[in-house]
Amino acid sequence: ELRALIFDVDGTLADTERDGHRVAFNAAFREAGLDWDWDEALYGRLLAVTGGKERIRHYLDHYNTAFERPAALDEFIAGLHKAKTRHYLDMLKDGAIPLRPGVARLLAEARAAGLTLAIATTTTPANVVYLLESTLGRESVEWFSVIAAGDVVPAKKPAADIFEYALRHLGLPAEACLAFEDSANGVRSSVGAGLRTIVTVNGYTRDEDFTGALLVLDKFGEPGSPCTVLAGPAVE
Ligand code: XBP
Ligand code: MG
Repeated sequence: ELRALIFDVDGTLADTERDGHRVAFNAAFREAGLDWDWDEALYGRLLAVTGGKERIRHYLDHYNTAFERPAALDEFIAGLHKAKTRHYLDMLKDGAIPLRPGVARLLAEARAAGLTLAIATTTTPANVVYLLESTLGRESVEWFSVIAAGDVVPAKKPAADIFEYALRHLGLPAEACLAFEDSANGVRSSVGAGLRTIVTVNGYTRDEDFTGALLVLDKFGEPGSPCTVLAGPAVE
């Protein structure tokens, strides 16, 4: 019996990456006097690594090896990331990032059906709260029994840890839940935790490998603008 739905945030609830996180990273770099600029194509490649701090480190290791690293690299990255989060939260406060089509409807229908809602994401906890508040209202944060986010687990997606953490706190077996994801890293994480997973792709993830997913859709969709099935039991 289905008891709970567990949602990824970035790319699934909202298209946060290209016009949100990416822009906030660049603002933080400029503010720190760095000439780093993550354009849309580079950012697509950097998305191979989840987590903002981890992504900055990956950029230095693979795309900016000439940069003279400060002795206290961890603190340097943490400082940049803190500034990035401030810029990102400012954007959310301004209502700059809407939910994807069908997300509000799906959440409302799930609540009406008595399903438990949860979140499993690599993003910083405040980013989740601000997104929910700015799109669904202040009280919507309480619709979610568990918000598993960011550094509460040592290994981020594609590791299964964050979904396992969410399941533990829900007190439910994986068989009683359904996960929603947008990326290959996310699907590896949710499937790794034993969860049936529905994927809604976005511009960055459309061509990724979703092996193990139950169903791949272009979006959740609304009446009048329904979703398209990209892969799943309904199509060969
Ligand atoms: C989302 C991410 C996040 C955001 C930035 O992955 O990778 O890192 O880009 O968030 P997923 P922070 O959707 O698979 O959870 O900068 O707050 O880490
Ligand atoms: Mg995602």
